[in-house]
Amino acid sequence: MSLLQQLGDAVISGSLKVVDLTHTLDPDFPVLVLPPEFGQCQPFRIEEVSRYDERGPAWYWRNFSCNEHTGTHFDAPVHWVTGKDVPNGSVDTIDPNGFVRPACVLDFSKEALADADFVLKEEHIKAWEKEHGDIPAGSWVLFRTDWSQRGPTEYLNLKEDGAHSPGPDASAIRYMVETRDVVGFGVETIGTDAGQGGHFDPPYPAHSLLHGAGKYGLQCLRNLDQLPPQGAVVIATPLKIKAGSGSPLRVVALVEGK
Ligand code: 23J
Ligand code: MN
Repeated sequence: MSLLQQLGDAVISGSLKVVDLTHTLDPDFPVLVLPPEFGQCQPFRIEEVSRYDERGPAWYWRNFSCNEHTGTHFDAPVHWVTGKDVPNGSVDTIDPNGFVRPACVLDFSKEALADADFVLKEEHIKAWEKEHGDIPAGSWVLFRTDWSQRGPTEYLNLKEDGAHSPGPDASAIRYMVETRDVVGFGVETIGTDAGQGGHFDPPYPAHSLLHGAGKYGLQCLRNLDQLPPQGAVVIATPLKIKAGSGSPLRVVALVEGK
């Protein structure tokens, strides 16, 4: 049997599980809040056009609008100034080969529970690799914090001095990019950077270093607790928005049954 026949049969029989890593697009889902001097992200908005009524007797449909970075979403290299000249760096021009990739899931949920400002460093990734094997080139690194299980207030965790949520420092991102050549970095939190990442050096190290190197981001993921440390395959295909900096998307992972 060919590889793809085996794949198709395994999905149909359920021996390969499909895990949904996506939050529902909902006007109440929190969006990133930036300092007030900056432009702000619009939430998901929805407007009914007709619902089997005088506006359309046999059909139901709606208009929706949102920021490119609303809900579970993909960050393209052009999202950041460091990636503005990356070839094929917007969602409509990215090589679709990158949309299907293996994933390493780094579980730091205990650390994130103990410290909302937990900073993922190079040494943490190296320790994870000692236990679970090296991160293969071309794979996603997914940062499990269980942040997706929080309600909206605790999710943003806004204090007087801004948001408090876990994220990587420059050493972690440099290690992923330069030593491991990952395809990108995915998180459960609202940004690939920590809530306080604007105060890191460089500011927003995940956005700055990942996108400058042509790498991608995934934000607001969920169900990372259903994935093995290595062995899942992630399918993440952003909308083909012309010159798009990112897009909401459905992210799924293929996982082998026990
Ligand atoms: C714009 C400015 C800062 C950040 C972000 C967007 C995101 O997190 C995002 O959604 O890409 S930190
Ligand atoms: Mn984003």
